[in-house]
Amino acid sequence: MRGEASVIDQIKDFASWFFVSGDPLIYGADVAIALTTAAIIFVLSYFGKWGWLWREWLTTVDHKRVGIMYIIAALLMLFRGGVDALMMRTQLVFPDMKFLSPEHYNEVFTTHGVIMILFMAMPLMFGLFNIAVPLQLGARDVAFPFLNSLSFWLFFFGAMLFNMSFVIGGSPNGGWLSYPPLSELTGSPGVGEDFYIWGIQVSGIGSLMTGINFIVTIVKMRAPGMTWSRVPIFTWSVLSSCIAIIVAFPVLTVTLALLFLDRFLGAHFFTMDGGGNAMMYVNLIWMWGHPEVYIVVLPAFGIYSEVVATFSKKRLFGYGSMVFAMLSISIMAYFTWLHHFFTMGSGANVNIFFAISTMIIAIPTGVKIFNWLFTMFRGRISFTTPMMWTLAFIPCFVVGGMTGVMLSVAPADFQFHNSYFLIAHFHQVLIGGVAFGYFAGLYYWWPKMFGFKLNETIGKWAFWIWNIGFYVCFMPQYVVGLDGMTRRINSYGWDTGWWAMNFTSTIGGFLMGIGFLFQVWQIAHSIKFMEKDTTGDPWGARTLEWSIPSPAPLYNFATTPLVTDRDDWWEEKERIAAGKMPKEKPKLEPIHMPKNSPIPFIQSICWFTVGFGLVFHWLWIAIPGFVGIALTLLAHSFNYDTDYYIPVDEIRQTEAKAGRGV
Ligand code: HEM
Ligand SMILES: [Cu+2]
Repeated sequence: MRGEASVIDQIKDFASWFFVSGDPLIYGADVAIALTTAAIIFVLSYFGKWGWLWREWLTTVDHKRVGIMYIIAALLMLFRGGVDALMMRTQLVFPDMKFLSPEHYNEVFTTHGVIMILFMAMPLMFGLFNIAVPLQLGARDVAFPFLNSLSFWLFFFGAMLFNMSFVIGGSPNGGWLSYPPLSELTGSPGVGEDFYIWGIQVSGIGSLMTGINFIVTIVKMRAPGMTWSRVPIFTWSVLSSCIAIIVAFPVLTVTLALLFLDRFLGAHFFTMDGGGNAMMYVNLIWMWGHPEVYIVVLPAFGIYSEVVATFSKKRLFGYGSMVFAMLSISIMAYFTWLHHFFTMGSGANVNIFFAISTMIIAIPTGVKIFNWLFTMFRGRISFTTPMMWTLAFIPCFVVGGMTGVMLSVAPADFQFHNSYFLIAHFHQVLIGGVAFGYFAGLYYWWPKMFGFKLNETIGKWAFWIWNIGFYVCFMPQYVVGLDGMTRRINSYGWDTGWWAMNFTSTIGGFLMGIGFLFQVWQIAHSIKFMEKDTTGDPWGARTLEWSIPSPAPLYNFATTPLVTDRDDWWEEKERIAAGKMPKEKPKLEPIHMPKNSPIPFIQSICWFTVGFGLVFHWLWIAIPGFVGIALTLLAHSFNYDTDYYIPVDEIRQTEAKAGRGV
């Protein structure tokens, strides 16, 4: 009898260590996860959709579908990160409320920051890359479609691994960059930091591969005639972002690998004893981290440029200076990382160098703002939702940029450092620059993805609620920040006088949450009452992606376009309007396409397994994962059946169905 009891006790001990428990929020999450999983399984089985899901989506290598999956995952993560944000704002309304304990608050700001940047902004950006870049280039897919699918699944399972920490094992709590010694075993003995390391590591490999893939795509897959001076500006922005990715992400990979060795094998790269140096970590992580913020904002600049030109019915002003500005930003971003720790004792000369390099980066950004304004000048502006987000971005980014320049004044930073002033600044550029830009892009390319526009009326409601919420939320934070409120606190004294500002800020936060719900409603409503776009060019746009039907057929272009102008599609429309002959199209030929493959999905599950095993130090789980990776690599290497041809008849039928004669 005693033996049995102790087995049960052992199981109980294990369960209470393995499963996070003791908090109503966690039980709520458990129930939500269980219900969602059950609902998905039920729906897929009821409608007999498992085969469809597997064949059409999970194994797809089509860039348009990969893009859509990125976007869906990113929007789910926006929800999760947003709930985190609202929980923090709720706690901060009443300083002595016991809603989030200090420990729990640490976990929430850590997961919020990581999710928003790595699992929301990055995939939303990759989703838009995937949707737009091959189409803008006149290409049939990205350079390496198989690798593209692998990148997506690595991101996806990395994100799942990270998110799991919420209910299994415990969340990381060392901040979104996990500084040692906090993130060392001494500071964080639980498994949270290991989830952080492996969640980011697995998805980061995917990001690096995407960077390589898109650089090769842009260099090698441009349609004939598309010289560098005819490349659409969004594609240029993707190229500059990807150049930064391939330099920055290896630094991240190595940094996290070293931290992992510290934690797993007791190495001393960053520990406080044994010759380690925690400052080294801070340098390394910001050598990735600072370029990272430019990686996510550059494509937003590209989107704004496309949107401004399209909806002003004018050629983009200053194309050359725009390209030059973006490329120089992607390089200069490497010479500013130290502005994140002016206060850590590097000495005056080092601080001066980084203060000045930071201020210099503001110059190309300013150039771009003027280019957008000049593009609008004397344009025929139409106030569609993508254009509204672009218009809202400009003042928002100007203010955010200027507070950034304030922070870059090293002596002043000793005052602002780690205060709410900083929180307000970086949210202003991340939301006003990055999130607004991706929303603009999402609205802009939505018809190309799905063949119908999103409802403009609800979209405008969402726009206004978001924007008002934004200013109500973040303007007061500049004030409390200057008044001395520091970041990463879950409580403050009533005598500080910070309450009114925090209360206002929280109202703004919830308004943004309502704005998000309006966007969800907008999507649901538009799916139900959609008006099909039969033109393929609902905005009267300028670049090649709008010359083909919406949604784009599997092979994108029935015949490869011959590019003779920048804004080639616009010039073609002008020619036709002027009564000239449209450009002659070559004869239809069978189209060479890549075949679907289950390997990216399966291999990413193996990576997930490896990560999970290493998080818990369970080699009996990690080793089979490694074996799985090796086997799938082998299987792929020996698979020669990777492509096929679409016959001419089938192309003709598809085009006819979309209302195009060829
Ligand atoms: C939707 C509205 C948002 C609200 C209300 C919000 C709110 C917050 C709050 C309350 C904090 C913690 C401040 C502290 O105590 O230190 C925070 C931190 C942070 N947020 Fe947001 N946030 C929002 C959106 C975003 C977005 C879109 C991003 C990135 C794309 C982002 C990135 C971050 C980062 C990196 C941190 C720092 C985490 C850390 O201190 O380690 N947030 N946010
Ligand atoms: Cu920086």
